[in-house]
Amino acid sequence: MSQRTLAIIKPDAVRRKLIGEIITAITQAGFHIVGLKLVHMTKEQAESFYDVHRGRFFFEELTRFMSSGPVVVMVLQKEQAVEDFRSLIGATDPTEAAAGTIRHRFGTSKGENAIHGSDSLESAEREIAFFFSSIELVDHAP
Ligand code: DAT
Ligand code: MG
Repeated sequence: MSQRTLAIIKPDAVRRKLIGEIITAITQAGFHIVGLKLVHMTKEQAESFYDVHRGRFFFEELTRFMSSGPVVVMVLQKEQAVEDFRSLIGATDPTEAAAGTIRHRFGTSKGENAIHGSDSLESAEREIAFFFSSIELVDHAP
């Protein structure tokens, strides 16, 4: 069944001018972009987005990093989009990510790992609603 997931090209990858290459990898893997925009989150917005990680030792570093510059936020549609996109991005730590995955190709550390992907359908729904209103999402036939 067709699903939607949320992707974020993180500030490290935007700074390193990797937006184009990353979007190419995503679309060539069969994902349809149904929403897309550039956002520079405040620290408070990053904290709210990553609320599930509040209290973890990396929360401060993570939210400072995610609010350090613009990010590209996208809604992607595909059969099994959530699981397939997690496969395409690879493990959290780029050194552990499989060859060819986006994090393996473009990530530089566990924190600065180039890209975010929702980890479940429930997270995807919450994360899409966090960034996009319905008028900002286009229809794509399943
Ligand atoms: P993922 O992004 O693979 O879903 P996560 O949800 O566990 O990973 O963590 C969210 C982000 O937080 C992750 O992309 C990078 C950062 N992070 C996680 N664990 C970390 C750690 N041990 N040190 C530094 N940053 C970390
Ligand atoms: Mg996660």
